[in-house]
Amino acid sequence: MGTVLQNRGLKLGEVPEMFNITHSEVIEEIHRSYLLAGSNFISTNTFGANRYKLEHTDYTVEEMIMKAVGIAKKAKEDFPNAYIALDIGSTGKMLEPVGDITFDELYDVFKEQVIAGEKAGCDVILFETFTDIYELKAGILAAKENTKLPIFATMSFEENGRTFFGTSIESMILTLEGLGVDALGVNCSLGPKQLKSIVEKIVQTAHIPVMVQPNAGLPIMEEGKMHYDITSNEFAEYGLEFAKMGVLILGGCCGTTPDYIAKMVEQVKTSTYIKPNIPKRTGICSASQAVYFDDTVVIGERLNPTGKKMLQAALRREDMDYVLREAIKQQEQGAHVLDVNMGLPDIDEVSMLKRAVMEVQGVINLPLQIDSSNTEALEKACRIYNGKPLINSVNGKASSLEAILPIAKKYGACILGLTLDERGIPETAEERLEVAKKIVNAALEIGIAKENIFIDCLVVTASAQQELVKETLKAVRLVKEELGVKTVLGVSNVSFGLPNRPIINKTMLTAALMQGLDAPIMNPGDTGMMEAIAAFRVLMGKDVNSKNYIEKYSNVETTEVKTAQNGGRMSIEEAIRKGLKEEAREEVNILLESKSALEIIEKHIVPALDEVGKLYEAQKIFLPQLIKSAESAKSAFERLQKEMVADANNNEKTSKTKVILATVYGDIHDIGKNIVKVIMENYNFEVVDLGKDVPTEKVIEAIEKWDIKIVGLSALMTTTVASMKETIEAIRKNFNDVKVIVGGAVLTEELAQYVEADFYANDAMETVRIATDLVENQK
Ligand code: B1M
Repeated sequence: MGTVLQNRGLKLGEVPEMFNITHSEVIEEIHRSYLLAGSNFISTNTFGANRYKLEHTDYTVEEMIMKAVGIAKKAKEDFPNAYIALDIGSTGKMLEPVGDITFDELYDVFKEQVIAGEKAGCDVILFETFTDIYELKAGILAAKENTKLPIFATMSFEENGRTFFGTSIESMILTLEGLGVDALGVNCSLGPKQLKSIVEKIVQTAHIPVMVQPNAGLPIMEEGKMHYDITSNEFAEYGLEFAKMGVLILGGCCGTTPDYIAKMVEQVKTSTYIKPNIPKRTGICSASQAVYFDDTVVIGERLNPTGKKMLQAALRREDMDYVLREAIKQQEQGAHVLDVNMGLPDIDEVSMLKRAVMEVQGVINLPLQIDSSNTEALEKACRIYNGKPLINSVNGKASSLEAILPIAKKYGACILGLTLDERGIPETAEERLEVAKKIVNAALEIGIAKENIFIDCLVVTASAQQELVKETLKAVRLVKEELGVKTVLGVSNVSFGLPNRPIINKTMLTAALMQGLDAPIMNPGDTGMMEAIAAFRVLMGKDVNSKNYIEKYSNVETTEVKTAQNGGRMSIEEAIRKGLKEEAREEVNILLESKSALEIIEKHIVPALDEVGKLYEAQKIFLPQLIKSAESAKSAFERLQKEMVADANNNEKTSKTKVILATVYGDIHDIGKNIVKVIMENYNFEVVDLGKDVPTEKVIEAIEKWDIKIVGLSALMTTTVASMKETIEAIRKNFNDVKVIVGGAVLTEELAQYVEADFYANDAMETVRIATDLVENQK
């Protein structure tokens, strides 16, 4: 719709939905042209019909959606078999803790849209072009809870097989299937050629209908006009290929005019849909990482306050950084999933569990096991969880089954059942199997698939109930053999009350693994237990050619070693890499005892961010973590800024030279520019800071307004060097006595010449030197 509207006169910056009001006949004609081309679905012109984007128009969300659906209805009067899809695009807002929008606020935004869509009479809701699965989840919940309409959901992927926010194909599928959408897939961002491998993977992983709407290839600019590089015939051939792979719903996104759709309809009309037969696997995920329980999965137990005094104290003082540190530590120690339990009698578990889940998922990639006996806490945490969680736990009591299973079903979670009921924990393995059967049947009945069910046969302490330990082990085997579901055990409970617990723990673990234990809940910092798993995987042939074992035990330098070198503390580089604000600030305080602020910036903060950039490029971390790292670097810098401002105030205040600093248009990186600003202020310059993403006109206006002679421009991305050049060209055109200094990670001397800057500054101090020379010369 967007690209077609551009060809029909939509101007840059204009709200496309306004065409429903001002040019309804054009929209109707567009719909009709696609119906004539053979489309079964037309999507309404409502991609951005949300309260944020309509804010500056005279129309409410409901009015706009009613109008748009009305046009679509009129267009399809002669096409009784066609359907209307309410088109909903991403809002572009970021959710907390990365952004500042709450999950509930976004939910309300989508709620308004879907209610209006159903009222207006559309047939299906189509969420499309989402890159953040978290935002999409808010939309899907809004649709499920407020309408009866079927839901289609598609995301936009980069060529590396991840969305802009880092969501992987597996995470998308696990989350969306769990949430019960009716079709899922991919749209926009790339052409069919680039999407081929992504589509192949989706079709081979998903169990529900797959839909694909590629662009008409990649965009190219020719004679000032944008068009796409694939012809309608080529597009149609790819369509046929996708249909043969097992895609059920085909369509087009940017650049696919009715001709593309007509050709594709022609190509696929004789091919019959063969539903791919995809084996069922047990999996949970975070937004960026899926964990399948095909091999031993370690569930880290350290975020459970039971018996952990330090964590208890941290929770009482609401020290989330402690929680994050524990989470990160377990990730580094090799946990695959983290249990999160915030159950303490004297804290507000409901809000604490929600907060902990939100914070932890903001800094680590591992999926979470949400652990509580409080139904409300579980519900709230599952709601804001970004992915598909494992719920710990339900048990065989009728009250528990009734309260917990619907939560798992609604949020598409896996569920862990404890083999206890109204009678307590049964003694024999056979009785525990009976309870397990009761749980499995109740879960199946409510619609939770078998692969999403786990059973915990409950470990007793060997010191108190020695004779029952082997019943637990036997129960694990029976559950595996007779019910075929996954098994979990909180292994270390076995050694309470005995000396040298690790010895008992690792032996119990090995015995349980031999009975078919899939996922021990344990301390990943327990070396003996981790070694037992590594050895078990070698001996059972799961670690082919002992590859992982060899990698793991061939003396690589560990984080612990590095931390030890830093006197047991986390280094500032590590704190920035992990996105921990408090640690970064604390480390700055310590470093300030022996180093200058500038030294800390240049020797620690800048290299740490460089490292973060490399990790991001290598896809070891994703956008949310990049943002977290940037925030911790900023917090360290703010601390340093205080020092430097104090220094600046001590400077003799003679007349100051005014300079402008700005990050160029399209670029939102401003950490470097802010550093340059503070250092310049230290050297008696008065900085007019125009901020980031600054349009050329704003720079020109400011030069005029303040009668500026020195302008500093920052750019960090290859793509924004062009805006830098544009800004400098405009400066040259309007003023002949203004000198421009440029800087930023992407720039080099050569690029500075290319953009026709007067000077290139590699860092803040060089900027000061250049600017000081300029002032001297001007004098
Ligand atoms: Co982004 N980012 N980022 N990022 N980010 C880079 C720049 C990138 C190199 C990472 C990577 O992939 N390796 C890459 C650009 C690739 C390229 O084009 N070559 C990149 C990308 C791709 C992106 C996004 C597109 C990611 C996404 O959304 N998928 C997105 C861009 C959004 C946009 O701008 N439209 C994005 C977003 C972000 C965050 C918001 C998460 C965050 C920025 C937060 C903020 O600034 N408020 C962020 C960060 C932190 C980085 C890295 C990791 C660090 C940048 C930084 O602050 N460095 C960065 C990787 C890297 O640079 N190695 C990366 C420290 C800073 C002190 O250095 O700015 O160079 P620097 O400043 C120095 C000097 O260069 C000089 O002095 C400073 C002090 O010595 N200097 C000047 C700077 N400006 C000057 C101006 C002067 C003079 C000297 O005028 C007089």
